This record gives sequence, structure tokens and C-alpha cells, in this order.
Amino acid sequence: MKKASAGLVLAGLLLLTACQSSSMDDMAMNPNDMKMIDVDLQVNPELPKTDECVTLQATISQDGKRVKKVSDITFEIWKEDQTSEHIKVKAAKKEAGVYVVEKKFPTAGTYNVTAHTTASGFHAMPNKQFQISGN
Ligand SMILES: [Cu+2]
Repeated sequence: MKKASAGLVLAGLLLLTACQSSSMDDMAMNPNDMKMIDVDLQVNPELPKTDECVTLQATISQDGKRVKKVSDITFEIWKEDQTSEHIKVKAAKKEAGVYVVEKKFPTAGTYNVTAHTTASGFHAMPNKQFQISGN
């Protein structure tokens, strides 16, 4: 009788340990266990003109799902022939996993945007080039 109850207690402890370790895995902050974040960068409209409102939009997903918690997202924007002048703008949250920067470009030319994105312990920085055409 004494032996049996001791065995039960032991089994209970083992179960408890197993439960704890599995829930720890679920919450693991170790990026090695997680898939890299995916950042889709879009420029709207596709062929903007000078002084037209341009929306730069980043959609952040991980393992096919939108990332709700984005630690930091900053868009770096610069004109192709002006290597010295890079502006950095914090993107605004539009909806879960979607961040935007709205901007007008007074000068026609080729521009670059890089979305510096930190989420789920990862950093991704996709780049997109777009043209601003004169009116
Ligand atoms: Cu970056």
C-alpha cells in the first residue's frame, strides 16, 4: 500500500515535469525553433507621380500567419542619386501585421525603400525600388 502510493506520487511528478517542459517549448523565445519572419513590401500606387500621396506598406507574417506583435518597424527612404540623404520614418500600424508610411515625393526619380523590421526576435529588411514620374 505504501509502495503503491509512492509510485503514484512519482508518476504524478513525472507528468508535471512533462507538462511544464512542453509549455516552455510553446513559449520558447529561441529563434532557432521559429521560422524567419516574412516581410512583404508594397508601393501604392505602383507608378506614382510627383506630389501624389504614396503608401509604402509592409505586411509582416511568420509561418503563414500575420505577426501581431512587431517590436519595431522603420522605413528608410532615399533617392537613388542622392546617396547622402536617407530619411528614416517610423511606420504606423494600419492593422495587425500591416504597417504603413504615407509620403509625397516632390522630385521625380528613382527611389529606394528599406523596411527595417524587428519582430519575434528576428530582423528583416526587404528593399524595394520605385519610380516617381513627373507630371
Ligand atoms: Cu535593418
